[in-house]
Amino acid sequence: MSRVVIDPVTRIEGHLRIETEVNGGRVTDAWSSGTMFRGIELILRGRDPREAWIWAQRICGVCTTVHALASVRAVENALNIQIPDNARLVRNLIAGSQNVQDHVVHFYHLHALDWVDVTLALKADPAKTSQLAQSISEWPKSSATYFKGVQDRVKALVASRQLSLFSSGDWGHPAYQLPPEANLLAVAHYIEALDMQRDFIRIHAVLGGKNPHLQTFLVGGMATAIDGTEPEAVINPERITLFNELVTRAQTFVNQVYIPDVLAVAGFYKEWFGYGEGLGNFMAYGDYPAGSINDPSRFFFPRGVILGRDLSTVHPLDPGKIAEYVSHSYYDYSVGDQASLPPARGETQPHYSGPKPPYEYLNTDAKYSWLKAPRYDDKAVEVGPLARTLIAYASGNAAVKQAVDGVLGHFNAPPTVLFSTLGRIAARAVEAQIVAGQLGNWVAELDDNMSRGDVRIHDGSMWDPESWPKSCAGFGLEEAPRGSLGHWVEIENKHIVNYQAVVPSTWNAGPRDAHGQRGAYEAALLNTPIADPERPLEVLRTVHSFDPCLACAVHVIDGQGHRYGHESVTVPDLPAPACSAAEMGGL
Ligand code: NFE
Ligand code: MG
Repeated sequence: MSRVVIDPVTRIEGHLRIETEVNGGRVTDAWSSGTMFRGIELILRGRDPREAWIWAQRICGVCTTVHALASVRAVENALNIQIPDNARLVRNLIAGSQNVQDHVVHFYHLHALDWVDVTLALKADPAKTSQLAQSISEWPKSSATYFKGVQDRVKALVASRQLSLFSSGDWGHPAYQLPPEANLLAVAHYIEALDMQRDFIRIHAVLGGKNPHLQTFLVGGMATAIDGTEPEAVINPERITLFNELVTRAQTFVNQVYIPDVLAVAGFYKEWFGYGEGLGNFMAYGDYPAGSINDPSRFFFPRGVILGRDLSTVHPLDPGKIAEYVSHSYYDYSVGDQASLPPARGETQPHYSGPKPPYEYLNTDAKYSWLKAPRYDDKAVEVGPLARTLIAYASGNAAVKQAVDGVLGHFNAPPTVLFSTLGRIAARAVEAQIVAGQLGNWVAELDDNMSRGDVRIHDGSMWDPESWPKSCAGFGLEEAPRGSLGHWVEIENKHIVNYQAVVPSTWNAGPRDAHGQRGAYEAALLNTPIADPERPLEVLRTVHSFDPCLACAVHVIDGQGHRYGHESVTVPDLPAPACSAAEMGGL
């Protein structure tokens, strides 16, 4: 038996450590540890709830903007505000385009190199690569000359000995199974996807002023002027044309590059439909309202819970059943560390109790992660594209059913293969296709409202804090690219007294709970085959299939530059905010 540690896991956002026990070439146990502390929940205390989104959005720059949306939804829920239809559409467009861009970036730039050996691309025959490309897609960049050019670029990179973005790979690992031509094809698309995602996300630059960290959210709506007759307005007929162009290009890329690549790569790794299952429990809050946020029955992504891999029943979701444990997390609870607390009464009292660095292994019998362990109805659940896709599939969503059945038909496989590492990858691609397909409809709805003279984008009726109740509380739920995201806010005397965020990667990457139930990563790693314990590439395949983002678990750095991480420290009482986020300008 040996313990195999990966720390840090790279090609993710943030700081993740995975410890596994390997016996006879298989993972027999696993622990997932977030190695940094997230302090934003504490930073938000005492602040004006109308500016919470500006701070909360800084939780992360990968799932950029999603925390702004969860935050304004939480405050609107607390203050009982209904946003105008145009704000709903702009928010759907922002979040939907984030979903598509994030999924493309994940597959090509964060995950593909677990499956693609860049060095083998040098051995490919460009003519055969061209044949392969043309056999799986109509994408025009598919000539032998084109692939020869890509190969020459990689050759020059290798010759320079500065592998740059391709450095530190496990090149030559026996678990790589693609033929050289498929490797060259994937490398070409890796490079093309860099351009595609940059071009596409201009939609955020227009709707949000910039990317990442969009600037146009407002409690009550959006600050994006819409006016069909005004050339200076953010949304006008010219911009609608631009959105349609960007969306069409994204749809084409997803349909002609991303989806065929996923199918082609998966075809060489079919055994990974049998590894990486995990918990068999899935949860989605659902998202993309068609009307009021309070009517989840009309969400584009349905809400629900699947338990015990039973696709015949989608259980209704009750947000009151969400609670977080800290029995294996570096926090104290006033109610004792074996109890769980719902986020509405959540506590953030950091208390590092792990080994003093440098250390070889974590004490995984005790506390071992900065992530809490969220549970639904006391069960560990997986969130993310696979959860959403399964819940939509099991709910009978026609578009999802057609897309998923297409993938299953391609492999002549039953739906149970989706409970796997490859299932997660396929579900993410299917989701990108479906959301990209929907973006144009939201653009059309926006255009339609504008043409009818409906230009309302903000409800200011509750803007004045004097109009607020003395105390109130609310929560905002959302589907971020990596899964279900919730922010909970408690407001008293016009200020935030408690703020709790439970993010997708907390659900998936969290540690064991008081009952010893594993988190999703930990469960998914069981039985993973390991060809070489010195280079546990297979562990990375499953962990990356969740698209980890641990940045949502981030340091606090105080005014003297002290960092709060490994070494135990008490977090100081943060001073009352001296100025508002808006006054700080450059945030
Ligand atoms: Ni920081 Fe995120 C997403 C959120 S966390 S990347 O998607 O919320 O898993
Ligand atoms: Mg939290």
